[in-house]
Amino acid sequence: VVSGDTSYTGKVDRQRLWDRHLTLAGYGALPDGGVDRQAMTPADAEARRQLVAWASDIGLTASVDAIGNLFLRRAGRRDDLAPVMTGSHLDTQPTGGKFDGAFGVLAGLEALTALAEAEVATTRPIELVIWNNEEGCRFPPTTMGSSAFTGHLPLDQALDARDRQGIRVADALDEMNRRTQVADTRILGGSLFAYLEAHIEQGPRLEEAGYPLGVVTGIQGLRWFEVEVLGTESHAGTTPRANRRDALQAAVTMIHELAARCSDREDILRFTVGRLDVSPNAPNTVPARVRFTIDLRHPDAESLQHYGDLIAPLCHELAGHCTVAVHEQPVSQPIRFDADIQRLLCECADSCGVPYQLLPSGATHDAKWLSLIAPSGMLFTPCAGGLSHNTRESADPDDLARATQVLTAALKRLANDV
Ligand code: HGY
Ligand code: MN
Ligand code: MN
Repeated sequence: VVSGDTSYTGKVDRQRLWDRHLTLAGYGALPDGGVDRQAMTPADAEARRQLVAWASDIGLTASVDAIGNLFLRRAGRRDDLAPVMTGSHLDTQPTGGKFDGAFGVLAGLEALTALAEAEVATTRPIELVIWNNEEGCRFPPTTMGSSAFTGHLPLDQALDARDRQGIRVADALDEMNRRTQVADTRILGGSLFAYLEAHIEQGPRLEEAGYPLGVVTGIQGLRWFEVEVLGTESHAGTTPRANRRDALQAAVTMIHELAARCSDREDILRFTVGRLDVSPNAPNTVPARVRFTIDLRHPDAESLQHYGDLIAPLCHELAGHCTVAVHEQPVSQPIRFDADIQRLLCECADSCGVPYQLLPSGATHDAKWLSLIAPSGMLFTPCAGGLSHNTRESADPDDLARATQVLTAALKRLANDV
């Protein structure tokens, strides 16, 4: 059981943690209080600069790897040992909130600040990591930086990804690095002793159950597809139905049929078409090209396989006079977090006097890739109404601070485990 002395967790400063959320939310601030800080935009770079400044105040050293992951390192007594890592992401959805990603980054910074103020040294180094492009909404796939770090996404494939304006990750990353001015670079990948990530739940379970903290058991699987339907532009007024190759009608038929086939009775499967682009997108021209995305998730690997494998055949079957191509991003299988790490987090919650509930994650996180190469775990806090990927995303400052105290205790324990 954890030694009773968790006095250093008393250095976690609730107000400082809250104020830093509000400061970071200023980078990409939306008029309604939300945040649009998409990956490798100037706002993302400015938020990183602010973070590096806060980190240097407590003596952390900054470095960046080839896919833009940012590492802020606290030296250990045995600096040669593999580090304990903690972190999350700073990029947001277009209609993002103040807490998705930012909480995990600021909780890690607050934990290291508390250890510094309590003058607690650890045997192992601890690294706070800002994973680049977790959301994947500007440059697919999601969790790009962490999957490149663990070797599950080839670096050149990541650097070659393009946004809808045709900008490459490689060029957007160069621009962000120029603005962030982090001089030290480090090799991509590397060993770590363990990984912890704090995050808002992004769902309603903790709030409904009345718990201020969640210890996460695992993350459901995720498959991302892009479907491209090709037809022929033609005049809306003169082209008879029989002569049309209408890409939008074909796409609508596919989406309707896929939604029907991906509606399980238990309501566990998650099927989302979040983006649909039409070209030439003119009211009086029959659409010639439609691209739409599919985000498919399930906690069971076989079910994810089954439903995901329906998609391409069904799209081809319903293409009519059009042609269709289905592209899939790297699959992320369901994962379970290391049992010893879960136990450690539960013990630290007990020693900090914070009630908690065990629960799975419906949202995906960088921790899923880290869990494939090192013992990993996550802590959740409730968020108001379970709302996230929404500008009204909100969390309670006391919940954030208490989860950060538990994170601090867990980091100290892991960093002294040699
Ligand atoms: O999509 C997700 O689950 C994460 O919030 N980016
Ligand atoms: Mn997130
Ligand atoms: Mn997110």
